[in-house]
Amino acid sequence: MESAVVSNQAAEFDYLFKLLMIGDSGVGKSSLLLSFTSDSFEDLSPTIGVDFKVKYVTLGGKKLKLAIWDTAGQERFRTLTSSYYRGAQGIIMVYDVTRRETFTNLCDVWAKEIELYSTNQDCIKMLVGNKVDKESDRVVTKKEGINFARESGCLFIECSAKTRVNVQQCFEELVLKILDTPSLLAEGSKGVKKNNIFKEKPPQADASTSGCC
Ligand SMILES: Nc1nc2c(ncn2[C@@H]2O[C@H](COP(=O)(O)OP(=O)(O)OP(=O)(O)O)[C@@H](O)[C@H]2O)c(=O)[nH]1
Ligand SMILES: [Mg+2]
Repeated sequence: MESAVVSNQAAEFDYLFKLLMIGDSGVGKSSLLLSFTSDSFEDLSPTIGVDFKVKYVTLGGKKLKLAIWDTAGQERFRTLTSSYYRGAQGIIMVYDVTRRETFTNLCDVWAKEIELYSTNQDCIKMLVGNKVDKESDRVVTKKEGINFARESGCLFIECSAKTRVNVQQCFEELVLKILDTPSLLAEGSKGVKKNNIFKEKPPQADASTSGCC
């Protein structure tokens, strides 16, 4: 009885948003996602291909289902991960404030991937400087992050998956901005209201095609 109520609740939402996490290997994408969805931090292995998590939140008075795709930063997975940009309403671009090349690669590699593969013109981008708990090892200043975000038309936040500082805010600000963008609330993201849980099952995390998302 109780579980039936839970699944019914889960099936009801106003909007389904697809969010994508990109950035170099080791910057902390999977750790940020774990911190956001499970309030925990552990030493994770590099992602193989693509991982996927769902979180239900209520923001701006709307019930939302967030389908968050966590891509592998390693170059050998680039062809696979490129197919996951399609239809994303939000893209989280992560760098490590203690490794400069992860910041410069956002411009040299990741912004180009977005240009090539993103299909939503109005897709909201969030630039995230992670690992601010390692302040003494910091090499990328907050100002540099702000400037890059301004030039690229992104939102910006610095956070730590380890201490969880600003992790909720990162996802919430992105989602609020999506909610504020009418073209992203079009038919494709509308929630399925009744007992449609079977249609909403996520595809296999290691699926090599993106036809389902
Ligand atoms: N100190 C600190 N370490 C972190 C933080 N976030 C992640 N890490 C560590 O950084 C390493 C890489 O984190 P992951 O989350 O696996 O990085 P990723 O971006 O998912 O890497 P790929 O899956 O290979 O693309 C792990 O050892 C984490 O424990 C943070 O905020 N602070
Ligand atoms: Mg990962």
